[in-house]
Amino acid sequence: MKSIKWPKHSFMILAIVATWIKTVIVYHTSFEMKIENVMQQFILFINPLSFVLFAYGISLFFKSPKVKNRYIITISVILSIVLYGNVAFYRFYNDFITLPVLFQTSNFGDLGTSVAAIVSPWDLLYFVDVLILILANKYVPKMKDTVKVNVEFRRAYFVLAIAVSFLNLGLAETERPQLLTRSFDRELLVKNIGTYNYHLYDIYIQSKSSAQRALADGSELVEVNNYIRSNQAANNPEMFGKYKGRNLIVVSMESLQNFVINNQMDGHEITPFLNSLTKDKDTYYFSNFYHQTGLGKTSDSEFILENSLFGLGRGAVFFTHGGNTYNSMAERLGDNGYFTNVMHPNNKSFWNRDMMYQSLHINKFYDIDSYKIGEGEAVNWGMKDVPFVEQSAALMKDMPQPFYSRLITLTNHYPFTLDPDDIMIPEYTSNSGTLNRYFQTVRYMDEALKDFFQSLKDQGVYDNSIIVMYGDHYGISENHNKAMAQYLGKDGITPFDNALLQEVPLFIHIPGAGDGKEMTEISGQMDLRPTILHLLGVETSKDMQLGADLFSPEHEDFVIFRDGRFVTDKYVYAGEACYDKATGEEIDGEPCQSYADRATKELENSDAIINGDLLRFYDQKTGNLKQGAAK
Ligand code: GP9
Ligand code: MN
Repeated sequence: MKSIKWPKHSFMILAIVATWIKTVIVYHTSFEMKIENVMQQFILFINPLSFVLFAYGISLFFKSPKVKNRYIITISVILSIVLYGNVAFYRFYNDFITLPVLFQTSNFGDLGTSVAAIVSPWDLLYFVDVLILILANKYVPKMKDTVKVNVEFRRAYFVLAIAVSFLNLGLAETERPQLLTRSFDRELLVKNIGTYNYHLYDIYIQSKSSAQRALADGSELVEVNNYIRSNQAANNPEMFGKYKGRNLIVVSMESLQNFVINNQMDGHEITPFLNSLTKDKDTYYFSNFYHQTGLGKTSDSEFILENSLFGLGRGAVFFTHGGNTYNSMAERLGDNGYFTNVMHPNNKSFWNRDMMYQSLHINKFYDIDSYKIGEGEAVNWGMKDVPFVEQSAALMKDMPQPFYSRLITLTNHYPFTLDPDDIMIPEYTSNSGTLNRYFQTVRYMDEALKDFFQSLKDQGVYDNSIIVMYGDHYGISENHNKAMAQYLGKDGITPFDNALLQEVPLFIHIPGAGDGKEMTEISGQMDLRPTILHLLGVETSKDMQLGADLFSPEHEDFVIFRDGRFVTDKYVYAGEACYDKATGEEIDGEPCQSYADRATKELENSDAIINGDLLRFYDQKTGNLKQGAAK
């Protein structure tokens, strides 16, 4: 028989194709990834290739064919184990592996007993490419390379590998802007950059944070503690503990900015229900309240609310520091007998919530699997707000009381689309489709919130609860300044205007309060934790928190943004310039300087706590450093 003349590097090419195709098949057969369009399908198809090209390409540096082939087989074994590890993990947790879970042994408690149920003999198929390589290596000796690799070939090969990576990243960036800087979701990462690259990225993020953590010994806390204690605001004795024992319901209102409140669009009221709350006797409406989030968006707002600490300047702290020790509001309430939970009908791994909520001591996460999404009940990013709030209120009826439930709405999310039946006001007319539709989705969310209050009453949980609702972050970015200026009747949006546009509404609705009013102090999301805990009678004077009680007479009119901008009652600091708040005129920087220094200090303190995982050294009950921490 005439033997086949195999092209150069056949063995390596076989390995590349086998691993690539196997990975794509496994994506489709073993994970439930939602693929919405042809582009996503294509990205999924090419995404294993860049890593596989690099991993096998290293074999081109080996001189001995024997070593080279052995290396190729080893890589295929390792990649198969990684892929299969994810498949088995996914069967149990519906999630991809991230390094910290491998070290969180408690996760594997349940796993141990169910290994038999998770694995099956058919799983050997996941290693079929390894088998092919071993057989080829043994029985098709001609396929093996004996040629020396020339340098040009190697160079061309790696240029190709780099080109494939760029193509992949470029397409992923168009599908999901800021994927790597914001690191939203493990599923999105795998979908866009592939499972192997995802693990590299995960290793990078986790090792960076563990290095910083390893360097801290607790001594850093002394300075942070001094700063916090010297800025602490005294409690308001009239409000402290006034609503002790009530349920706490917190609603994160997606992308809701304050400029729509008590405002109109072409003669249409945008938020009739929320507007009514601004005049309601049981509601405190904070009209100078700002979001303080960074790239972590919704997750940053959750982080700030729970911890009264800033998110990070880069990435999402939910992702990068999901395994830290925190002293969350949920934990405090849990210690005070509350059943704590979050309700959000989305994939549980989005923003790494499933991991982070364990660190925040949240008892239960009602994720997408807790909801029944009927025909026509999903739009845009997922379940519509109206059925979501109705089902959530029904779930609350059966919860042990008191409970702390935190709801995260979703319909008013970019790109702000609705089904025709849900549209209640016309679009705005400007050069920004985003802003034009925004008014409509805000109007829809307002209706959902009205329904929510009614559902709470119907379920009998309204009277014994306090309801806190806040906008999580801006919805209309600076890319829409022209349209925004048109809507606001301005010539343009200056950095001063943009800073003030970061206002989001805050409502604290307390059935029976009777003395509700508009509250005008300059404040931010950092203030939520102390305010809420104090209303419920939980003392926080020893807590490591940066915000202050909004009802405290000592609450200062000063809010710091994550990027260093700030607003006080007199000044606004934005675009590295100081503005007079009353006139919007740029002024000499001097009056802003001491605030700017404090803003820097506060952001540094917050970062120090997170990067050093300092709260592991802190005993919140006594306010002392824990034994073993450096003095
Ligand atoms: C996702 C939702 C939206 O679950 O919270 O996140 P965002 O993009 O607004 O940060
Ligand atoms: Mn959001």
